[in-house]
Amino acid sequence: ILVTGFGPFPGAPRNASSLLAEALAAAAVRSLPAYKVRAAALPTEWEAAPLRLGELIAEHDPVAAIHFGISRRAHGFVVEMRARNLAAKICDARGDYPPAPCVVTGGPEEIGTTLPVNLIVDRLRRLRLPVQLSRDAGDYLCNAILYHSLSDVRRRAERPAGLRRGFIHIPDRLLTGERRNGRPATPSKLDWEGAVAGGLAILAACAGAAGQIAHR
Ligand code: PCA
Repeated sequence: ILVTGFGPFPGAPRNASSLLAEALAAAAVRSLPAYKVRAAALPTEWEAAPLRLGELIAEHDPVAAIHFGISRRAHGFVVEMRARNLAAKICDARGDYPPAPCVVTGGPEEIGTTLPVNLIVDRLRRLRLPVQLSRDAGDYLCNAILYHSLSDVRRRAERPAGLRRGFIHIPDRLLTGERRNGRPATPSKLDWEGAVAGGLAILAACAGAAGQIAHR
């Protein structure tokens, strides 16, 4: 199982998503012993992020890839239902703009996630963690990575249904004490402990590992 987060980007000097990916991989050693969980931080860069994702997929050939990113609008886990072929003219961490206004020239307008969405929502609600579904992953790097990851699944005709791929946004203020533009941010409904517990439940749901999460 591949778990990715993103590195910093303009306006977000620390990105909780890559820390969460690392924490999940570490916790999964005990909680999901039947799976190898690999964490990686993707550069928040239009050109380098999809290249790095391609390398990771080629190296690990994961049964599931769960991508995390932060969002200002998220109050809890936001499970993205689809990626759209849109790339906004917004600067990346290198100061570059996307080469085109779309993610893949000539690609489909949208591609649906292959995550077991209902199962994920169910597991998170049982843990009393905030979760929401979204049909709008934005038009920045998170949407672009989801689009690339799902395009890769579509290209592999052999086992597309079995390959779980999707994107989950988490609150940008997950790291405690975080302030935004000097002002304290609205508190998130999700704390770090909840994010790790929920993240593990998401991984387990994707792995089809019902009941394999060791409850603490
Ligand atoms: N959030 C941004 C990109 C990286 C991240 O963590 C987004 O929502 O597109």
